[in-house]
This record gives sequence, C-alpha cells and structure tokens, in this order.
Amino acid sequence: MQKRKRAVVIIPTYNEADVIGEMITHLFEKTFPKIKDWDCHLLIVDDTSPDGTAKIVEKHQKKFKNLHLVLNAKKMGIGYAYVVGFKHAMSKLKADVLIEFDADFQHPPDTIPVLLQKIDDGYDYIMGSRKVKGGSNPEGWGFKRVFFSEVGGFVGRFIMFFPFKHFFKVTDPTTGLKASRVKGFVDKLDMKNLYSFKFGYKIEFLYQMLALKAKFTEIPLKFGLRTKGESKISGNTAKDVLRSAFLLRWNDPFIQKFLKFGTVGFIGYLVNATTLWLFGSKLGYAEWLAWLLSTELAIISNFTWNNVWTFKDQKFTSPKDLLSKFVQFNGTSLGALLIQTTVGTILTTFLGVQYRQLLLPFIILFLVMPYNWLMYNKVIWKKKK
Ligand SMILES: Nc1nc2c(ncn2[C@@H]2O[C@H](COP(=O)(O)OP(=O)(O)OP(=O)(O)O)[C@@H](O)[C@H]2O)c(=O)[nH]1
Ligand SMILES: [Mg+2]
Repeated sequence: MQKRKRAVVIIPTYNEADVIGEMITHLFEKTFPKIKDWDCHLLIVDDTSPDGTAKIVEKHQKKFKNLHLVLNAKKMGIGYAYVVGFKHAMSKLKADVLIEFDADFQHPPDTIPVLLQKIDDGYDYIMGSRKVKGGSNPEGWGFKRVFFSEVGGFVGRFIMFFPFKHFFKVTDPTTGLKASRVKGFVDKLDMKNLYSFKFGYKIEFLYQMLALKAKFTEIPLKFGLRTKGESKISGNTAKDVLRSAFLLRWNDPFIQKFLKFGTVGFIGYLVNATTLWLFGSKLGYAEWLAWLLSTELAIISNFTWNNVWTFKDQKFTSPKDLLSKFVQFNGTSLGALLIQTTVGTILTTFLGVQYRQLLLPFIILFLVMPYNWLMYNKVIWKKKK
C-alpha cells in the first residue's frame, strides 16, 4: 500500500482557552475522519498564553495521538509562531502539506478537505478568499474593520504585484487560511529574514511562494465572526502588513535593478545637459561639436554606472571586454537616438511643434527606456548560461 501523505494543520494560539478544546475535538472527531487519503495531524503553537491554553491542549493530547504542541516562552507574534510551527512540522512531523488555520472557528473546518483536494489536483499553494464567489466577510463586522480589511488588502496587493498577473489573481492577500506544499516550496522559504513576525508574515510567505513559482489557486472562504476569545487585530496590524508589502517590493531584485537603471539614466541626462551648456555656452564650441561631445559623455556615464552598479553581477572588467562592449553600447545608444528622432519628428509633424516638450518625456518613458532596458538585459549585460 502506498504511504499516505501527511497534512499538518497549524494553529497559533494566544489566549484561546475558550475555544481551543472545542476546535481540537471538532477537527479530530468530525473533520479528519472524513479525509481518507491524508494522514492528518494538528499542531498548536502557543506563546505560553496566560489563560492556560496549553494546559487544555495537553489534556487533549492524551486522547488524540496526532495532536502536537510547541510552546514559545513568551508572546512572539503570529508570524513567529508560524515559523516555529512550519519548521517543527517539516523536521519532526515530516509534513507533505501545511495548513494555516485559526483557533476561533472563523475558518470553517470543512475547508480543510477542500484545500487538500486542490493539492491532489496539483496546486502548490491554495488560499481561502473572502473575495471570490461563495466567500464573504462576517456580517457583524463594523465599518472600520471592513474598511481596513478591504482597503488594506487592495493596497497591499497593489504594492506587491501591480501591474503583473498576481495583482489580478490574488484577491485576498491577507487571508489566514492557506495550504502550502512542502517539497520545493515551504522547504525553500527564507523564514529567517522576515520583515514582520506579526501579521505581515502572511503576505511575506505569499510573496515568496509565488516567487518560487508555486501553482496557485483560491477557494471561497466564508469568514465567520469570532464568537469567543479576544481579537489580536490592533490598529497597528494594517500598518504592519503594508510595511511588509512595501519592503518586499522595494527590495525585489528586479525593482532594485530597474530603479538603478532609472537613476543612471537620469544622471546621464544631467551629464548631457551640463556639458552641453559647458561646451556650447561657456566654451563656445561649434553647435554640432557641443552636442556630439556632451552626448558621448552621457553615453560614457551610462555605460560606466550601469556596468559597475546596475548590472554589477554581469560586470566587465578586462580591457578587451570593456572596449568591445563599449562599442556595442554606442551602437544600441544610436538605436535609441534614432527611435527618439524618428518618432519625435513624426509626432510633431502631426500634432505641432508646441507639443515638443510634452512628447519628449512620453517618448523616453514608453519607447526609449523599454528599448534600453531590453538591450541592456538581453544584449550588453546578458546573463551567461
Ligand atoms: N502563538 C501566537 N498566536 C497568535 C498571536 N497573535 C494571534 N495569534 C493567533 O492567530 C490566530 C488569528 O488571530 P486572530 O486574532 O483570530 O486574528 P483574525 O482572525 O484576523 O481577527 P479576528 O476576526 O478579530 O479574530 C488566532 O488563533 C490567534 O490566537 C501571537 O502573538 N502568538
Ligand atoms: Mg480570528
């Protein structure tokens, strides 16, 4: 017989004594027995809650052998609890799939078999969404909570993913209900350097899982109202989540590279403008010579800074490479010059010269920059296989 795959449901708890016993019993007596193909375990990560949550878990451990408990010495945040839980589930419990779940019955236990079915269907990362058909926010939520959840979720998703496909695909980025495949995904997560060990962890795992190219889908989540125990959501939660979103995007290698590319381009423009003024107005060179020299100096500036900074991972150092690449760079720069001249001339012919200054930034932004970006990445500083 084939060994059954193991799913570990992880519930972080802080002062959940009112609900945890009921949740444990429900999962072991009602939910897990319905799931035939999976060997289901439950792992509680408690931050030594003062209300004695852990005591209740220990009591239930006598009855349910697949119930596990990890204790943190003090309150460390939900993100930290999941990091500890994930590590424990992988190394000690040999989990194939991890499910993130709340203690307070806001996540309906019946979503667990649905999540596992999606794993069986070949998905690597499945999120419960309140925003898809069949999902919803609790009826009893006040305006403030709905506002923070909706706007925070949208802004977070915008910061992290716009304009790429995940902006449209991930409808509920701050959801707490998720299933993740371990092999190739959770086992590759960087869990040490999180920006937040509080609620921000949610979108950091999401970001990393998608960067690992996890096959992603959503299931509907009817998020219930917390009926017992106390909410751990505070005014700082939204701030914490958005801070993580911003830092993730800002430090993304692609974005970093693009920002450097833009900065170098801007420096090139400044070099061009000041030396044009110097040669033309100050030194009185012939007009064509002033343009030629200042443009070439800008090209040299662009080449140098991009080589040592933007594309430092593909940097050229030998004189031979530098020379041949510099000649090539002049070639692609000439291409940019031709694009700008041709399109600029055509457009001003149709629209009138009064639009010249308006057209220039558009041509640079939508034609010259994409062209240069493409040439730098695919030709000049092309990654070696
Ligand atoms: N171990 C641990 N668990 C935590 C911590 N903060 C929250 N949790 C648990 O994480 C889960 C989600 O927290 P909740 O307060 O229910 O957050 P929520 O469901 O988004 O908000 P509510 O609708 O107000 O319940 C619950 O099981 C909490 O007990 C923490 O600092 N440490
Ligand atoms: Mg809750």
